[in-house]
Amino acid sequence: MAEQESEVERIKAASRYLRGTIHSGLQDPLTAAIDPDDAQLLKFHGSYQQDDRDLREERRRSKLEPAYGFMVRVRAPGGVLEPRQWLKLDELGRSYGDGSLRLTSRQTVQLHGILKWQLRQNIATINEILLTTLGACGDVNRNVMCHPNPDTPLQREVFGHARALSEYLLPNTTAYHEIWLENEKVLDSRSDEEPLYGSTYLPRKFKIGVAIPPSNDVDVFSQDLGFIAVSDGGALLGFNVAVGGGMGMTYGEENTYPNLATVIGFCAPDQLIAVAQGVLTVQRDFGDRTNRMHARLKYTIDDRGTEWFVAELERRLGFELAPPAEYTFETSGDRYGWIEGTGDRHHLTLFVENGRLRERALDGLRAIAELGRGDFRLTPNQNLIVCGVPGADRPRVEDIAREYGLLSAAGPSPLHRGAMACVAFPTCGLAMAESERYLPAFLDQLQEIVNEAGLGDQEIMVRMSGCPNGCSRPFLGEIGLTGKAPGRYNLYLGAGFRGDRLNCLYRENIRPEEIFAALSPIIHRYAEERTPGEHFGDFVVRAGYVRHVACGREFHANG
Ligand code: SRM
Ligand code: SF4
Repeated sequence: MAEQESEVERIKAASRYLRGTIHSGLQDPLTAAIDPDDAQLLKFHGSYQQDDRDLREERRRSKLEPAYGFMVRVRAPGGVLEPRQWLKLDELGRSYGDGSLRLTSRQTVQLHGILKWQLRQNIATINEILLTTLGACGDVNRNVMCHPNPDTPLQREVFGHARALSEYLLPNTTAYHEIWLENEKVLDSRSDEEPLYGSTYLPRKFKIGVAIPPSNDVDVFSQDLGFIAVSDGGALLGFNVAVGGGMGMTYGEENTYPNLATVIGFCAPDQLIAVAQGVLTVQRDFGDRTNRMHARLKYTIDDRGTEWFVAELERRLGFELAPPAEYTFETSGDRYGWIEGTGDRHHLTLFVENGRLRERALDGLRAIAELGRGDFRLTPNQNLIVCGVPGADRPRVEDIAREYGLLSAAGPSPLHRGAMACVAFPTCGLAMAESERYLPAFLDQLQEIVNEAGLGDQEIMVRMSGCPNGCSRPFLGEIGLTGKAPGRYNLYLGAGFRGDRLNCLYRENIRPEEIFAALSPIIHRYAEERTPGEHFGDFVVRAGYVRHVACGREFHANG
């Protein structure tokens, strides 16, 4: 007997192309929440229903419903925003959200804490500034990532492809327009069609990232579909195609795991969209719709084999992919400070701790945006680049950045610079432990150990997530931490500095003091025994603290 499809599949099928009863639910004055089925559909529209978890217990005791608020995620391919768009998002965050803007690990912006009754107005305003939230979440292609810096002719060409991919893979439903942008209630799905997705969309979320070597800042191997730009003397030749990456796993479920994408071939620039469509539709047709924990492309490929996948893809394409071209990655982090572009365009990368902007930092960026120069680019590591500043304006931009604490003489410490944390508490409903709110203090303490070992300037990539879903891509951290319970984490070690090797579980379910006790001797030994230029992740593997096997999926500590 065929296995039953998951509940979310039923909700999608009955939704009339993502309508459900969202429209009427938004107006219900009796609750700040929406119907649970609609909450599933709302994700496709770029919003999540959440509640403030800091207040849960108190509200329960007071017999009040949870403090519901909505997260709204913008879609910004390659992280590019115009200053006027930034100013409007800033205004929304201050007026309707929790007073902050959150830069995400996929180069976009989230508002948190929007009340149900203000959701329409917020989404409509986002559309007025020619942005959308459609498909920022849900079982569709998400925000397309693209290496943002430096802004060269090659980068601009590759970014153009990333933006075209994002446009092409948008859902087609008119429900978005009806619910958020029309003033009248026009609930009519009769003319809707989803030629690409079909009426039940994909089995699960789908992510694309485009890297430009030598930078692997988009963590291209963590994407369902990764494209690696191949160029010669600045001219784009095409893209290597990598499939089946993903971070998320579930504790105790052996058949869920993080995975690195496999490079399966090379395509020309004009074949890019066809390849993306081919990969997406194979996943649409063969992905597991019975079990959402096993529904990502990585499982579809692992269950059937890469050979099968490539054959099915090429059958749909009607041509064969060329053999992969050579490429080299050198780093996966951001480049801070000023970088010279071409044609008197200067780019300033600012460090944003865990992507959270509020108060003075927001004021500073507002002041820079008001100059109306160039654009803002969000990086894959939750930072922000003020991009395309003419030389004459450079001192002014730098002065503002310093005045508002966005730039400091000392800069962030090497550990802070390369680190990332996911949102976790208080808004994320899936968080098991703190992440964004705890990482800075954790890094300060770890920095002391690193300084003690005489490694003050050493970058070690630390990534923390509040649960094993891996929103900060923790399994690609040289030190990775995933929340297990309040104040308890799993400690992973040994990922590659270039985003090309997963880390392995080293200690399970331990408290911060145990984490520091475990890391201290390793860091001291690293200081003494590392070879010239050896990264921490490579050292822990060489020294045998963790053991990797060829498939990169064995999570074992040695000793
Ligand atoms: Fe994520 C779910 C936040 C990037 C893997 N993620 C969530 C939710 C929506 C929680 C939920 O389902 O209720 C989180 C909302 C928290 C909040 O309060 O804002 C959330 N994810 C984020 C962000 C904001 C983290 C951040 O601090 O930057 C990132 C938004 C990206 C964006 O702009 O689109 C974010 N999430 C990621 C990434 C990294 C990436 O895509 O490069 C991953 C790992 C890569 C991957 O997908 O495999 C990721 N998020 C997940 C998963 C696990 C998926 C899986 O295959 O198992 C979930 C849970 C789920 O989908 O069921 C999840
Ligand atoms: Fe929430 Fe877990 Fe993602 Fe962190 S990793 S934002 S805790 S789902």
